[in-house]
Amino acid sequence: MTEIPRDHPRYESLITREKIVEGVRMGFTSQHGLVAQGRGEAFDYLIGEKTIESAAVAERAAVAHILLAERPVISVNGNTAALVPESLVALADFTGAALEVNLFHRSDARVHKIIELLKSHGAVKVLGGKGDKRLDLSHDRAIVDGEGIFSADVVLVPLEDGDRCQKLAEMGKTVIAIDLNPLSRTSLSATVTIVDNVTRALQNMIHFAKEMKLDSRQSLEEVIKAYDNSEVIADALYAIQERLKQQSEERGVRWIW
Ligand code: PTJ
Repeated sequence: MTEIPRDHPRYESLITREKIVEGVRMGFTSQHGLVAQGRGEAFDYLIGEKTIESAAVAERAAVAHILLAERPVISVNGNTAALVPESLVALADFTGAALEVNLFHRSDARVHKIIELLKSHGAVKVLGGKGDKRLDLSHDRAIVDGEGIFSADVVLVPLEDGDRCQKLAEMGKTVIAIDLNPLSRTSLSATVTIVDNVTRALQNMIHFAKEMKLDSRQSLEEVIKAYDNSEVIADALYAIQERLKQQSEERGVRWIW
């Protein structure tokens, strides 16, 4: 990896890029993952490269859903494997969720590399290698494990494709999406939409999971009851508008709205 000096003003962003490039080099991230990361970075700039308040609310609600679930599953693709392998394993540990590798650009080699990567970060069991069930979709994200995503009641899908998110929701599952684009099909069809970078979102969710793990069923249900996903999406759009306004003011650029 290229050495990035700590005092570089874009240190976090450059390290993230390095991780994705390294993932491609190691063969667990697809080349398309580089493009997806670029798209994510653009949206991250628009929300100010920080967890906005409504995203933290969504992260808490997501953790409440996972803690209350009977069969929660965290779906892992090539980008999340490259960016946050430790956090995926830690969140699974703290919440009792299963980890399942599920890829759009699927190959057995990539699936097994990601399974091994997660195990090297402490995961005991990682699903996704069997692929013994299919969702009703025409691409390879349809291939899932019968004991994992197929029978899950709650699925966490970071950086997901819109049609699979819709399909999982149609199957009656609670779908938690992490997607920096608040207007993507994924964001609009999820039960809980976390508009945050996956690198921050998982850290925050681990923090909430530690905090909420011993909460009563009733108090977790109250968190879910008080949650309004359309308000969270509206707030993300408002945050983008305000950020653009503030940036144009700071830079002396005319703002028309
Ligand atoms: O590993 P595979 O084969 O399963 O492929 C994974 C990718 C990510 C390549 C595939 O799912 C894909 O093409 O994704 P998209 O549709 O390009 O990206 C999905 C969404 O994730 C987009 O709305 C991006 O803005 C968003 N996104 C990208 N990077 C991040 C992100 N959201 C949160 N955190 C990020 N770091």
